[in-house]
Amino acid sequence: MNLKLAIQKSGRLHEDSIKLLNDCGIAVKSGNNQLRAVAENFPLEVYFLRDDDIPQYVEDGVAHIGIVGENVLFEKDKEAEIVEMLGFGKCRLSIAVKKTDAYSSPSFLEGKKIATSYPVLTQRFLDDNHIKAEIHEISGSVELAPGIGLADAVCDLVSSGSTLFMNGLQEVQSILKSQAVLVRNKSLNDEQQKILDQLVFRIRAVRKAKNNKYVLLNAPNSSLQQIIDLLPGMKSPTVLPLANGEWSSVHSVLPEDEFWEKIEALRKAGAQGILVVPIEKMII
Ligand code: PRT
Ligand code: ZN
Repeated sequence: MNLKLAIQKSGRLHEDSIKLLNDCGIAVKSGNNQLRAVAENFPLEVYFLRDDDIPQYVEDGVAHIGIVGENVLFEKDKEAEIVEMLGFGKCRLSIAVKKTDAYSSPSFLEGKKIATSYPVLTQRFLDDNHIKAEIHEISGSVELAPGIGLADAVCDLVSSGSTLFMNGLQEVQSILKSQAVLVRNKSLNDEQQKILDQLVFRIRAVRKAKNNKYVLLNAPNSSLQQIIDLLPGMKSPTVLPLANGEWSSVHSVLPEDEFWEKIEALRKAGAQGILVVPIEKMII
């Protein structure tokens, strides 16, 4: 029995989805315009679909699980449960208006025309703010709409902001923060659940490893305690004596977000020969 996973066929989430599987030790060959692939060494069958279709496939149980952006998941409003945040495909769904417009609150949008590919989420934002505006649904190149007189504002995905900027628009209000998520059908049987648990276990180990670095350094014994206090480690740092009796080698794991700050403090405390190594998997 195979667990069926739906991922994007091509586009912004495709490569990261395949890479995540590969990092989990699951070999999936994509390409040749194929519709499905069977993993070689894990009970998984992968379906390649348009991202917009993934929530429906998962709701129907045609795919047991899927990888999709939260923006699409919430827009489609299907019965698919989030199992895990995946940390890639990050973007936000935002309202943007012409650079020359002065927007100070959602009331700016009252009676205006908004172009978007996300009519459901846009309408929800308007309703929450008691605004009546006309939504003009278009499927692509939403950012062009104000320039050609099709709309007064847009509600579109933004990551760097350069698309809006190049089209004379300014982002004025973010209505949803989004990233890729793993979703599941609501009623998996025991066997399917067991495979999903194994997959999630691997995904967590891979993601945890990505967020941490392995650090090796040499510490003078005179400041060893001070250096150990700076390092959290998974339990506590490993300390090994060096051939030169006045120094020790210290090994530990550092979270990525504390990294530079900690390295500075370690150097100040007398640490030398600091080596920083990526971690492949991390199981706690
Ligand atoms: O063919 P299919 O329907 O599967 O793909 P698609 O064309 O609908 O989607 P695709 O591949 O463009 O995006 C897939 C998913 O990637 C989205 O649903 C989001 O979850 C996520 N994502 C992350 C983004 C972006 N970042 C993003 N920047 N999706 C689209 N964009 C577009 C945006 O629409 C705008 O046109 O990029 C442009 C803005 O980018 P910046 O960097 O200029 O701000
Ligand atoms: Zn799409």
